[in-house]
Amino acid sequence: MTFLDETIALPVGVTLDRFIKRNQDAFPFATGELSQLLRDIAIAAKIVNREINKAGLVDVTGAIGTSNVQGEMQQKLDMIAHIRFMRALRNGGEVAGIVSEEEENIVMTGNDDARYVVAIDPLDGSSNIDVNVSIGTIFSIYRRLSPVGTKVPLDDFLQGGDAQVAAGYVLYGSSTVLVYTTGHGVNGFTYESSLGEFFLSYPTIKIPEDGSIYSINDGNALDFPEPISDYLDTCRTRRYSSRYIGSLVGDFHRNLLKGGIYFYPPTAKTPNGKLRLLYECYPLAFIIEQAGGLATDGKQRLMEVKIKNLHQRSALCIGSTNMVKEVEKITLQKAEMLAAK
Ligand code: AHM
Ligand code: MG
Repeated sequence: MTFLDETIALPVGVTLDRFIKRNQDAFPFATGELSQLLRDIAIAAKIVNREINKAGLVDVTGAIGTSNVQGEMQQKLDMIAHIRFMRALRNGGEVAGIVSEEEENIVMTGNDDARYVVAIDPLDGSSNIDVNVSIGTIFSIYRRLSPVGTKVPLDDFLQGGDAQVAAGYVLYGSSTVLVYTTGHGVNGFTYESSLGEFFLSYPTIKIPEDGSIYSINDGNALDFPEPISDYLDTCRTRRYSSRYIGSLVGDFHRNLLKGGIYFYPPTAKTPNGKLRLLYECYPLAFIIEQAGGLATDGKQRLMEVKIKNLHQRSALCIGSTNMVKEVEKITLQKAEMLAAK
């Protein structure tokens, strides 16, 4: 029986810890370091979940008055989540360096002997923090290229989407869900707060090949590239549902389970796209491909988009295979028509 068969056969009720251990046992040369790192992320997620649940009761909502490297106002919970993840990853000992949306430079953990680096958006969907709408954490893990025992250089983070060894997200929603991949399918775990455990609840997630949900910020419609406007017209003609909450993890998770497509194209305000390649687009692209879907930046496979700097932005089109392919087809047709003129 392969590990995948075993996973499918597992009854719901398997804890994340146990699942990670089984996964590790399936690889005879695994050292357990990646497993420990995933556990550390889960611990931080539980703590962040607790902090988020207190929002409104204690003073953790609202802005702090500072802005991050992208010039966006930092929310208190953004910073709390950032600190919690940094602490868990530093104390866990498996990570040599971290890139966070909330810090301009690489955070050195002091664990120069560690073999992994992590890129993270500790709390995504900032505009929804104060209003009790779902928010999330997105993470991406790479094996370092630089020699163990040295400080991690920038290049360890600029390996490109295909070099990811694991990626995942936590959705703090109607329940808290952790979804991740190590390149062998995608699995989701729901947090049972009274037991303090994540339990396997979505084994071997596959995104439906087709969907009838499209997610985009329609307020930017005047800036949409023509192929996207045309595709959206098709969606409307087909009476598809428009669903957009403005929390990438929430919008992504819904479309992953139900089938759908999410776009953040270039706009006048954000000509290179709004979302960050390293800790938003790459990890979700890895997950969607592992779940049988597709991700592009409107021009090429997202995982192959070249990364030159830590906080680089990208356009994103991600979701059910047939929907993304249809957008690609329209884009190609438009380009050919333009070239023929
Ligand atoms: P953030 O990292 O500052 O929270 O921004 C990312 C968020 C995504 O969660 C979401 O999909 C997008 O920005 C929403 O942007 P907009 O409000 O422009 O539609
Ligand atoms: Mg973000």
